[in-house]
Amino acid sequence: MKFVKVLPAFLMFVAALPLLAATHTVTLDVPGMTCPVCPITVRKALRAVPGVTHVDVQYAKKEAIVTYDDTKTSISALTKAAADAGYPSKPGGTAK
Ligand SMILES: [Cu+2]
Repeated sequence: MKFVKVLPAFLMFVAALPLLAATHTVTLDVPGMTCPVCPITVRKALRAVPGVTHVDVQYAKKEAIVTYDDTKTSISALTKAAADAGYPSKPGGTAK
């Protein structure tokens, strides 16, 4: 039976996927966003970080949800970029 031969290889492939995936998402609490223009600055600063693939800033929640490649950048680089733009932040929120 072909299926029996293929199955173990398939299961190994599925098991390896999380190891291959270098993309992570972090939610940063950005308490300093006090007006609707702030998210634009925060988004711009975070998007400028090499390795960042997506930024979603939620002004109402004072959060920045950042998707990044962890082989190219890190959470500390993200918080530094936000702080350099005038918005100190820290990992928090609900997304992991
Ligand atoms: Cu503002």
